[in-house]
Amino acid sequence: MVLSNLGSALRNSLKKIVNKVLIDQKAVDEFVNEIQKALIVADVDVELVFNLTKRIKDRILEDKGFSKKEQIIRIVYEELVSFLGVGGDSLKVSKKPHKVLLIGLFGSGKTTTAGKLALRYKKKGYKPCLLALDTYRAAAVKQLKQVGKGAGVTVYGDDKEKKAKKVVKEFREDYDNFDVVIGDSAGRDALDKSLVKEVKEISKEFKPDEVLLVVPADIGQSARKQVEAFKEALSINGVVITKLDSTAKGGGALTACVVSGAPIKFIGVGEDVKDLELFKPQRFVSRLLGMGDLETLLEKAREELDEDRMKDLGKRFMKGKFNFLDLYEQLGAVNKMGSFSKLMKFIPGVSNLNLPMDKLNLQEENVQKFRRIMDSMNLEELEEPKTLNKSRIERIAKGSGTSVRDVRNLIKQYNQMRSVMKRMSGANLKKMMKKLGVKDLKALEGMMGGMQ
Ligand SMILES: Nc1nc2c(ncn2[C@@H]2O[C@H](COP(=O)(O)OP(=O)(O)O)[C@@H](O)[C@H]2O)c(=O)[nH]1
Ligand SMILES: [Mg+2]
Repeated sequence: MVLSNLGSALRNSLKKIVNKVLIDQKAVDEFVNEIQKALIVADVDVELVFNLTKRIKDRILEDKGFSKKEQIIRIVYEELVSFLGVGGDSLKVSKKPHKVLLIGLFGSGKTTTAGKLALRYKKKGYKPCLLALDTYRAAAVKQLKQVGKGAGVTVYGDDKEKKAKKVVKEFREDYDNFDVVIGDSAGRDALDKSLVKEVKEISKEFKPDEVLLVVPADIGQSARKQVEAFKEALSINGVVITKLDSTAKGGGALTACVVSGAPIKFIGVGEDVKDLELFKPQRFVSRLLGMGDLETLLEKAREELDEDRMKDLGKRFMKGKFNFLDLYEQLGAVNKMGSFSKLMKFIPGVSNLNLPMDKLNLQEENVQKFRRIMDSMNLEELEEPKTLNKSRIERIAKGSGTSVRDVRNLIKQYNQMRSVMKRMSGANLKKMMKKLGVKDLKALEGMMGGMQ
C-alpha cells in the first residue's frame, strides 16, 4: 500500500476526532498536531506542512455548524487534494505516432516505467512500441527487450550503436507505424552537462510530444531540487514518481514535485509491469484517507445522533420550553448515547462549564420506564403535559403497566427539569453554575430529581 504509514496515521486521527462527542478547540489542536506529525514523518517539508495544517485548522474553527464531523473530513480531503496539484490527464494520442521520452537519473525507474506505460497504452487499445535510447550502459537494450516482453510490445534497439540520436534515425520508419513510441533514455549519477547535451540531441531528432521526468520517491523532499534542475536545463511536461510502494518518504517526493511546478502524471507503485497509476489527487487522497471507511463511520455517528436536531432540542430544553415529545426524544438519545452526561454536552453553554458530567447519569431503568409511560400518552398529552388530569394519569398508568405513582413521578421530574432549565437559561447559565460551583453539583442533581 502506497504511503501506508501516512495513510493510517491520518485515518486514525480522523477516526479519533469523528468519534469525539465534543469537538472543541483542544480536540482540534490535538488533531492538527497529529496531522502535522504524520506529514513530517512522511518527509513533507515542514513549512509546507505548517501552511497546510494552518489552512485546515482555520477552516475547521471557522465552521460553526454542528455537522462538524463531516466538515472536518471534507476539509482535510479538499486541502490534501489541492496540496497535490492537478495530476495527470488520461492517456491521449493526438497524432500518430505519439512520442513520449522518459528521462531521469540512474536507477530512477525509466526502463521499468517505459514497459508499464506501454502496457497501459496497449490496454487502452493503442499500438505502442519501445525505443531503446540508453546507449550508455551495455545491458540497457537487453533490459528493455525483457521489459517489452513482459508488456507484450515491440522493442527497437541497437546494442552496437553508441549515439542515441542515431538510434532514433535508424528506427524511424519502423516506429512510425505505431500509435505510440516510448523512448527510454540513459541516466547519469547526477544531472550533468553530458546528460543535458544527450537529452537535447535526442529531443532534436526524436521530437517528443511529451517529455516525462522519472523521479524515485525514496529521495523524499530532495525531489524538489532535482525536478527544478531538470526543468531549468530541459523542457519537461510532467513527472513520474516511482517506487512509492517502497518508501515512507513518498509524501515528501509528491509534495516537492508539486512545489517545483511540474505536474505529477503517473506514479509507480510496484516492480510489476502493471504497477503504474495515472496520478489523480482526488483518487489518491480518498484512498489514502480510506474515505469509504470514514463514510461508514460518519453514518454511524449520524445514526446515533442527529446533532442539528439535538442542538435545537438542547436550546428548547435550556429555555424550559419542552414537552413530553421532546423529552421522549431526548431520552431516546440518552439511550443511544449511553449516558445523560454525553447528551448534556450538546446543550449550548453546558460544554464550556467543565462539569463532572459523569455524575449526571440517568439510570437506564428509569429511562425505560419513562419511555413506556410516554408511549401510553396520546398526542395531546405529549404535546401539552398540562392536560394530564387524574383520570388520564390512571389510564396511562394502566396502559403502560406502571403505577399512578410512577406517572406522577415522571410529571414531577418533567416539571423540575423545566424549572431548572428555565432558571439556567441563556446568559444566566454560566453565572448560575459558577454560583453553584462544582461542589454544589449535588444540589443541581437534587433539583433535577432522581436523575442520579
Ligand atoms: N518497488 C518498486 N521498484 C521499482 C519501481 N520502478 C522501478 N523500480 C525498480 O527500480 C530499479 C531501477 O529501475 P530501472 O527501470 O532499471 O531504472 P532506470 O535506470 O531509470 O532505467 C529496478 O530494480 C526496478 O525494479 C516501482 O514503482 N516500485
Ligand atoms: Mg534504464
